[in-house]
Amino acid sequence: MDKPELLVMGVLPDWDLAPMAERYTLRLLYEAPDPEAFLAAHAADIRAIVTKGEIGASAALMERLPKLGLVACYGVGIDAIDRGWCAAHGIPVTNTPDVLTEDVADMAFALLLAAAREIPRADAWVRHGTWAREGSMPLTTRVWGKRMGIVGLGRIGQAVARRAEGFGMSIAYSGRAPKPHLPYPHYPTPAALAPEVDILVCCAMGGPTTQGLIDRAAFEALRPGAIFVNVSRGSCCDEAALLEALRSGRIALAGLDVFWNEPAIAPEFAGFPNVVLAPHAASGTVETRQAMGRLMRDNLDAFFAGRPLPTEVK
Ligand code: 8YV
Repeated sequence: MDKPELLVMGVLPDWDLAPMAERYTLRLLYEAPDPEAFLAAHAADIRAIVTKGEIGASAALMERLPKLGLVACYGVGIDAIDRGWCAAHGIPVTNTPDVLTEDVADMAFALLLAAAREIPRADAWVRHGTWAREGSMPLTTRVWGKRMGIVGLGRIGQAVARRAEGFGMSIAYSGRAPKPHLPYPHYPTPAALAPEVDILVCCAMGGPTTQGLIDRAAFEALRPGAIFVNVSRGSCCDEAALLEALRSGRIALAGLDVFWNEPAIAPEFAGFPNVVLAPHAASGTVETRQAMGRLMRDNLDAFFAGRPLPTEVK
């Protein structure tokens, strides 16, 4: 029997591609020199799309795949997948929740500590001999014991909160609805939360409901010396307002893993010495990426075997 054909939207590790190739015919869109010609050649036979959080799947693409039965996302965020189109056409969407939660929370703290304790500068200070020439580097900013505000207290937000407890921080959050089972104060909006905290961490999910959620009013409400960290989606921020807050010094320090326009981010970000940048890498450990790949492949295998999908997005 012919193997089902999968349209693979972005690069995946060989440890996923190899087992997938045993069961499926892989059409690697990202390797196609002429994606249009590639789609013209293969669209008619594609049974599932394999995509990633930051790539997604548009209605325009899916319209072209008459045999499409599944969209499997290698990532938890499905904001770049046109879910409305999928729902209207009865196409299930799967993602990879839970397995990446702790790594993304680790990255929030890595960025926070790197920004506040100026780790990139400290590294350069030693590496380039400044220490020997000029002595100690300037003092940095304490993280321990500060007040943390978390925008979006879902799985990842709660994992950040657990870490914050270990750092002796007080925790507050904003989100659509209070979570009465959690012991932290709730604020209805980021703008209401911002003046109450020293550190604001964005863990909200992406998509139209959170676009520009951390708005100009929120950035303007931050207290002097505030630290801002984003490990969710660039789209959750009004990026013009974020840049303005960095320019004006309203945000003293920041750690950013995500941006509006990835990977061609607004060039101004690279000019701020008080901002630590990462290339949308929060889930990027070998361990987590292997678990994400396994879960994504489990979903594909279940779909083609007619079994219930392990992690369908409902
Ligand atoms: C990416 C992510 O999917 O899970 C998400 O929503 O954005 C990331 O984990 C990952 O970078 C794989 O491309």
